[in-house]
Amino acid sequence: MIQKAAEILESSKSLFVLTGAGISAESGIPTFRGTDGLWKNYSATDLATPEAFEKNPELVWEWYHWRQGIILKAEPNPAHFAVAELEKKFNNFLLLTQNVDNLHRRAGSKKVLELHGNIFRARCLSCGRIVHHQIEPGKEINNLPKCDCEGLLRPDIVWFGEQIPQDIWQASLEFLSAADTSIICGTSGIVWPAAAIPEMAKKNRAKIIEINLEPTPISSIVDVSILGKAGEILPLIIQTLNTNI
Ligand code: BV8
Ligand code: ZN
Repeated sequence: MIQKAAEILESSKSLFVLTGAGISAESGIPTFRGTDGLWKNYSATDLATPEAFEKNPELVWEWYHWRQGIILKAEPNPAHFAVAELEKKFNNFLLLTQNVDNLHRRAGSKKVLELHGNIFRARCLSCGRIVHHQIEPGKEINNLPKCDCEGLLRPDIVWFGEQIPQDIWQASLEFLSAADTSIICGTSGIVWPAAAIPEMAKKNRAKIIEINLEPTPISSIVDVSILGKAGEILPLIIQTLNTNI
């Protein structure tokens, strides 16, 4: 399987990579739907929705600050570095991540689009300003984060029921329409519209390589489905690529 994936990559000219929470799992970031899922103590509707923020901004900020704490202690793992490595190997390359943890950038990825926003950015509900917002580890945050204009800040993250950033979505679809290979890594393929990407890639007759711990709803349509940890599989694919060349 690794060899087949490497052969596909060897003959491809433009590579589109889609990642989900699974690529950050080995960095210690809980996934959304795994056994240690982020949603374990809360359901998605409790927290990652505009209604939840409207009803209880303190709880929603507490949850995001808790997650920031986990992410700040985390390091990119070999899977993130392997994706950054792949970017260097392909002139035509695009990484679309559903993750908000910024770990791809910290691993050196440059051509990365964040479909669901970034946990270290906040947006002012009054003036719309986008600011960097990060907790100081260990420091209690008692009051709600405010903008310089005194407006309430919210996480600059796409919540359920919210429109995804159209510029990022359009750019992704445009690249995808010309990509001859896609790697789908660490996503359960449940959340839309990201979940539509593998089908679209298939329609464009791209070769699809999936890396996941377990089969997903898209495993039946991909060319290569590799079951295993992204932090082990992706570096192996790179290694095989390097020896084959
Ligand atoms: C929209 C930010 C409309 C929040 C997130 C019914 C049918 C179809 C669609 C819907 C529906 N009901 C509602 C919808 C729409 C909804 C949706 O898709 N809901 C789902 C639950 C059915 N989608 C939306 O609301 C989207 N917006 O549709 O707007 C609209 C249109 C016009 C105008 C207005 C509105 C917005 C969706 C964005 C939600 N925000 N994130 C935050 O992070 O706090 S989604 C959230 O889930 C994360 O971004 C996460 O990345 C994403 C997807 O989950 P995964 O990344 O796949 O993570 P998961 O835990 O599920 O899976 C991990 C995988 O990794 C597993 O497969 C596991 O096996 C694997 N894995 C684990 N470890 C490893 C591994 N693989 C490899 N190696 C490992 N070591
Ligand atoms: Zn403001």
